[in-house]
Amino acid sequence: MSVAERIRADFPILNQTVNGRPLVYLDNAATTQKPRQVIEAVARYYETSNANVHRAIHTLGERATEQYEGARERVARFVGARDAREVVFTRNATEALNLVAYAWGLRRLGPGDEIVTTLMEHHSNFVPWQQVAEARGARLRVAAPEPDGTLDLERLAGLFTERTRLVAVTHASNVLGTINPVDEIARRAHEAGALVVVDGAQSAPHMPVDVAALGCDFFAFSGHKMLGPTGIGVLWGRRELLEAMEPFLYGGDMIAGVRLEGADWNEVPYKFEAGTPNIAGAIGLAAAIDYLEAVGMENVHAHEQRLTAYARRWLEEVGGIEIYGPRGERSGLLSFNLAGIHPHDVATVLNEEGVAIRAGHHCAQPLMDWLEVPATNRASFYIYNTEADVDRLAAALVKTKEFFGNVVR
Ligand code: 7TS
Repeated sequence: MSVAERIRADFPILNQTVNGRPLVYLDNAATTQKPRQVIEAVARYYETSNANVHRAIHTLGERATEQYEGARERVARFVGARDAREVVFTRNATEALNLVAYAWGLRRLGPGDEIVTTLMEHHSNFVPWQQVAEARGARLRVAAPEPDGTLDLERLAGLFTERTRLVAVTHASNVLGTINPVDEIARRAHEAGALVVVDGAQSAPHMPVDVAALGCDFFAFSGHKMLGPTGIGVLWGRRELLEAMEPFLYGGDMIAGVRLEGADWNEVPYKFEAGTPNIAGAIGLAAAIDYLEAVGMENVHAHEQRLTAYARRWLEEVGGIEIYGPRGERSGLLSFNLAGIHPHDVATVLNEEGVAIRAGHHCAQPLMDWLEVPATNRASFYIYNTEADVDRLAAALVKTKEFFGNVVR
């Protein structure tokens, strides 16, 4: 068995037919499938250890707390955090970014302050800043990509002024596949006196990430895009920043003491984890990280690079397909349009062929406007995809072209 075959065998969901054809799942940037190891870790937790965390003086409570906190340590090692207390569990990347927007942005920004971001952000790393800027009378400045879909560091840094307080940038674009030089951006932003929040939703699942090497201040990602369960995400933040921040949500578990006149907050990260957390989700995420690290994040990245290059060659061969984003190193996805055929029609025909891709604006409407398209198709790859999957994609695209070529439009 090849490595890919061995990996595929761990994913029960892939072993099915859709519309009579073996399923080819190429919507991994939206969410990935889960290996048996993750499904079993979640089931095992519920079967053997379920209890609430941080409170019970009984065996199950201790077990649940130990496993939940163990998951936090696992995540901390995965992203190179120096301290597990810098890892805040959230629902997803969106909530992690909103946490920074509410707990830092709303309180620390004032009239005339500036936030710099880019046109290639997912709405999750754009709308919160737009809203915070509006609420605080701050200004959002937005850097456009270069024509090839890369970000020019000088153009971005050209937006920095003495009023720049925050730079919010994605590590990897969910549409263009661009991998941004976050370390350089962080260095320049810090020189300008700004903090840096990185949207790692499309990088942490696909390549080695070390927050210390990146030099950023906050880093957000989602478990479900990296083999983990839905409903669990992570905000990594510099400890001194997290400590200085006010809470985001109020309630149980996040307080140290409550009096009639007021309350004081628990220490980090608990200050930011109000209410019963997604314990099973965190444990499932730790199992997902174990799985990914057994494969090796360098290997994950290299595999996706190979598949993406292979897919690009195929799509170019099919012809009549516009591919967006840079040619060089990029993340494992390709966004494209077939001349004259709406992406929703393409995705519908592909689904008939058992091939799952995403069609739409990918929650990146400012970028769609920049590309001057309403939507794109997107095929996104992960560790269980093979060249045979890409062959099926290409064959289905040929069929799509034939089908619509025969339809009078
Ligand atoms: N940031 C980026 C770059 C993303 O691609 C996504 C999700 C998010 C943030 C939000 O992640 P969530 O887990 O909080 O929802 N991107 C996509 C996508 O490309 N297709 O579906 C979801």
